[in-house]
Amino acid sequence: MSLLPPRLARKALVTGVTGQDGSYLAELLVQKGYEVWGMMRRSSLRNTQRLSPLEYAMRREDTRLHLCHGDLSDTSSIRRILDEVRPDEIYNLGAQSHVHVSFEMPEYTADVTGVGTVRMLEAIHQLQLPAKFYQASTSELYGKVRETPQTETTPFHPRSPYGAAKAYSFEITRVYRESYAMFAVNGILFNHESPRRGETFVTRKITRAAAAIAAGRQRVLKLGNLEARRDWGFAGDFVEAMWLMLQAQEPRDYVIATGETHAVREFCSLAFDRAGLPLSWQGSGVNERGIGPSGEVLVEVDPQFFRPAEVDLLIGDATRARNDLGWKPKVTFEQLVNLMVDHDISLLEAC
Ligand code: NAP
Ligand code: F7E
Repeated sequence: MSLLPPRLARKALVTGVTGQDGSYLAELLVQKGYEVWGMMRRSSLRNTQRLSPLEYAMRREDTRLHLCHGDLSDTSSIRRILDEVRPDEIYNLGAQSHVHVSFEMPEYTADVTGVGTVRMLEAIHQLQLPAKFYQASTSELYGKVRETPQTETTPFHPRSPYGAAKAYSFEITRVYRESYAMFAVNGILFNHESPRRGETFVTRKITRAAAAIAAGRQRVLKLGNLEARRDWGFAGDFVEAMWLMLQAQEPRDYVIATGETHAVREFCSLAFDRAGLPLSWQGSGVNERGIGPSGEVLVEVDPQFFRPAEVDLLIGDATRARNDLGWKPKVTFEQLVNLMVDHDISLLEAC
């Protein structure tokens, strides 16, 4: 019989646990045997829908997910949670994450998405926690891109209040790493999507509309810039990279991307194809239209969805992550579109 005490589960704290990435990451960490603490902000209605698969599993097994109320704009709640939980790993995913909304709420975005990060870091520092820290950085840092593809050494040129707030978070994470020898890293993640993606991001807006139009429940989809190109991957693949970054020997920043870029129009064509509505495109600029198989207009351009400044082209080079962490994406672009459309069709069929 061993006289050693039983090995305690490692503890992880996830901010933004109710979001797309937070829910996938919580599932991954629970599978890996972590005790997961999720920080969520208070809302008048329950907002843990994305965690329901995990909560359901929890009812039958050991509870490994704990939810606690806190807010990135509130230092006292951050400090209290960190002090009580004393996590080994911290994943700072909480943010006002919508680029278009950040033009409407620039100050709030700066507070939560920017200053929220230093609130976390300073509390960790003051409490002298030996925790590893992951910061959810973004390809939006590259904005008006200075080189293609973008790597860890490509200069930043953010194009939105969101991008500017994330630039502050990126730099303050590096500053705490260098000043206090903290294991603090930035994952520079390119766009990643899933059936759990928020409904106002362009991919999910498209897949929901394709499903609804095919079911006769919506007439037309109105979009903004069809020319914008993004490097879209699957969120489930990307959260694995977050975890791998905190298991590395050295704290380093990493680009996480698929290395492919596609226009919004292309995403739309594939999604409507999958829903049984192949599109042909006519016109250009604000007059461009996606025409369905019976000649009806199914997609229109609406300038209300244009942004004051656009990020035209993103494509990432994740060579460092592949070499150091052994990370590569598993789900292809076409598989991603298909799984999102299929999910939205099945949601409609269920109600
Ligand atoms: P998301 O679905 O919008 O989730 C954001 C999370 O932050 C939600 O849980 C949200 O809570 C929470 N949150 C918002 N304001 C908060 C506050 N004041 N205090 C505490 N929590 C707050 O975003 P995501 O797609 O999962 O992205 C996760 C992180 O990665 C974000 O930081 C995002 O900026 C960043 N990122 C995302 C991508 C991407 O393509 N998805 C790429 C690069 C970086 P509610 O559920 O209550 O709204
Ligand atoms: O826009 C264009 C839009 O809102 C993608 C966030 O997770 O990824 C996300 O930011 C592109 C843009 O994502 C519509 O102009 C056209 O060029 O889906 P999105 P995003 O702005 O790239 C990064 C990496 C993050 O870090 C962010 O947190 O699509 N677009 N028409 C549209 N976009 C939206 N939302 N709605 C439209 O109707």
